[in-house]
Amino acid sequence: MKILINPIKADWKSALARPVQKTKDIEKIVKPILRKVKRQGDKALKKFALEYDHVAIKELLVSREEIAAAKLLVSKELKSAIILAKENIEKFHNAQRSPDISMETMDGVTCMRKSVAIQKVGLYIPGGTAPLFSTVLMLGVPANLAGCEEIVLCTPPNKEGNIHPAILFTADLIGIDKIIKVGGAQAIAAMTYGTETVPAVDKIFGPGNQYVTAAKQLAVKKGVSIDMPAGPSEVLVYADQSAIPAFVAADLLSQAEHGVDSQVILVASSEKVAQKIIKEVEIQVENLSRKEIAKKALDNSVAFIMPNQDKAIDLINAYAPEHLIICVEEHDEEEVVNRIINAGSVFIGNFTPESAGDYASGTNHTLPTYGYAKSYSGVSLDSFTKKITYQKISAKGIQNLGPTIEIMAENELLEAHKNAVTLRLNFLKENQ
Ligand code: HSO
Ligand code: ZN
Repeated sequence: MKILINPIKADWKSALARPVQKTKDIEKIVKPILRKVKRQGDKALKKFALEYDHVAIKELLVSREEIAAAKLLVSKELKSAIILAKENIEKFHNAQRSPDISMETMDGVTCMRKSVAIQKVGLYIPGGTAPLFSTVLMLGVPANLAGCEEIVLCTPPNKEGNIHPAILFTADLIGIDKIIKVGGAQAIAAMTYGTETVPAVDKIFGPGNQYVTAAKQLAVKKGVSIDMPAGPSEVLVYADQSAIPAFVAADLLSQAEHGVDSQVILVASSEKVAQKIIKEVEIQVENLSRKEIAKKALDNSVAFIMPNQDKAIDLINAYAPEHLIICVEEHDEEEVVNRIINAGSVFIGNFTPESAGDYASGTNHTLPTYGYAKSYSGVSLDSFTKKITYQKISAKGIQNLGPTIEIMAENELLEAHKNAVTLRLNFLKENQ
């Protein structure tokens, strides 16, 4: 871990730089994949499974028998844990419902707004080294609560042609029955264009490698929306002398173990605080099964020594971390938390590990990375709905509002707009 002692503001940008994403090179690989899936449908998906997942897939859609068999393979303890996590995620996301609005802005002019579920959504669950069944909960639960009519889940098969039993158990628990064995850019292509087995969807959610990310970006150009732009996962911990070094170290490592490109940043109030934490990181990393990944991620990570709290907060807001853990003296806590304006999700105090939000506390773990926390929110119930506005204007209402519209339209030189009002006003004059 590189240590930077109170760097001047001009140096923050380079010290906080995220890895550059070579999107152009990746697009060159991804575009032909999209084209093939568009033209050949399922046939292309099976060909890509052979090429990239090294498995011959007969049936892309997971069968009821496969789900039943998977359920037997998940331990009772894990099942109960997934059920408890689901309940918390459901509670918190259910509370996010925004009430429909109906109001008169002026006499006879009624404006309304209603949340309506996005009809068809696609959830992508990556394969790779960790079976992210927690992501099935984070995407599937709000999709369900929102009332999405069709929920499709795509995830790559292993070399035996199977999907991790916990992923199947979780999807089934939520009630997702369209689970398809397809991964990578080809999965995104399938949900964009539709194939014989995979329905085309309106919005695609979920993390993935750079190929998946590039494919999602290309899907946007085809009229499909996506949850958010993605980059490697990241955590920033802000710690003072009240932080327990072993806890902070474990939090930093829980992010570092995600991938070699994970971003791990420590902002410490003093060199002493930082040294204690770094020492703990060095001890704990040796016992991790994913220590090689974590060590590589740590090579790119930085510890800032920032004795001045105002500057520390400025630095955090400048970085806009996906996850922010704040471990400061209790009398400072509220003020620090309230001054954070750029972060995906904030974890407060010594007993709030990021893992809680990753799995089971109730908040969503699909969050903006790469600085997008400056303008994007994490996935929530809202991500699965759109808001439709309505209005109804009575005869009295158009008489009240009409002259305002007429003069505005006239000054924008849009005569037809004005006429649409004038005709009605004249009609009312003649018929009253
Ligand atoms: N920290 C990850 C989510 C995750 N962690 C899933 C464990 N499983 C990105 O926010
Ligand atoms: Zn995580």
